[in-house]
Amino acid sequence: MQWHIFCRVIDNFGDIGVCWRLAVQLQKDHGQEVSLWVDDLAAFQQIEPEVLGATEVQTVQGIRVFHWTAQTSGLEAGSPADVVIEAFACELPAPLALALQERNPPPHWINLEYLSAEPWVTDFHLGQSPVGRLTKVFFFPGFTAGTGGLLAPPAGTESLVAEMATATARAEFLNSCGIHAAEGERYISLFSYETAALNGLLDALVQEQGWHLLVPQGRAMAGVNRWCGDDLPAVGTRTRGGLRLSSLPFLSQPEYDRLLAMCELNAVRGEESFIRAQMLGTPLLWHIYPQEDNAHVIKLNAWLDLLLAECPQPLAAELRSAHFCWNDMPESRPADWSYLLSELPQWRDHLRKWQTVIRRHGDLVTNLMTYCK
Ligand code: TRH
Repeated sequence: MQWHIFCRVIDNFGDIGVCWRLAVQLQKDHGQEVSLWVDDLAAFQQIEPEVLGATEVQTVQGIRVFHWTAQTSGLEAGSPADVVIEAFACELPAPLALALQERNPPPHWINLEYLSAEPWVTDFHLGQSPVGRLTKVFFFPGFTAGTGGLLAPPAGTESLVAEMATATARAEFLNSCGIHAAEGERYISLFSYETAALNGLLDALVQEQGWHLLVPQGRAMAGVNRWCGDDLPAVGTRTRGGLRLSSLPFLSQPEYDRLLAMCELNAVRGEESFIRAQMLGTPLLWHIYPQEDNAHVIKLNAWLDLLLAECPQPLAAELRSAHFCWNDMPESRPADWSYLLSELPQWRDHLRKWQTVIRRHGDLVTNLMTYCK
């Protein structure tokens, strides 16, 4: 089948992060013909360095990529495809919306929605809305039966955690990022928005021996610098007490997956990195994308309810409270980071079980393919 995917970057990297993974998996793992329209090539270039900026049309890893501007008709790749996906309710270009109505046979018109663990998702997944002679379908990713599932790891990377478990693999990876590994050290990655709770985590890490915090370029860096009392170089390492702290360049998506796979704990955010850590079965701290009306608090709790349902106490209670603290929720109490670090083996066991739970209902791309077939 032919697939046309439309992506508007609202902010950061999650919108394009999801769309690019979807495009690559459709093309590489399912042999589909895929074109992708993106309005912000600069953001795209950060997660996929093969992308050229300011280029109307280019082919990246077998996928035709169009720069979506005010002049774009959406018909640059020819007539509408068998499946047209508008990601996250981005509005399709008007000429394309018209052409969709004329197409025979009618295309699948899919709105790929944002992720939420809230129970209502199952009622709305595959909901339909008539538009002219067509029906727009709302496809919701999710964690449970009755949702569209989650983006799985790309084919060939299923054993990434095992691959990255050796000291040599880790040292080689860090070396490729310009960072030297020290013998026997343990790794934590940090990709979050600004959070006042960072100081508490760093204060706990500095009391221990052998932790190395890895921070890709981004919004978390300012907080790390403040705590260090000086600026980390663009790429380089600082030592404070028993803790090493390194800033890494912003990585391509496959490299970022490797980073997640080698870390014992991953601080992730938004929607896409959040799923990656869970799909790899690693302990994670989620910094949820803050929303003005505090809708994110409900979303965070919904996910914690699912994640922690089978998690033993007192770990479950501490994980919930650490997430409230990490997300700077009013009246949250300071997280007990030392306890959580000491419980990493149990935390990891739980995430490995959770990894099986969330894969039970098929992955998002396969579910999408099945639906459209
Ligand atoms: O970047 P995010 O905060 O993205 C989003 C967007 O803001 C979006 O509008 C919002 O709706 C959504 O969050 C909830 O976080 P996210 O979703 O984790 O996306 C980050 C992407 O960047 C993900 O695909 C991983 C990738 N990445 C790299 O490729 N290299 C890197 O070095 C890092 C740190 C991330």
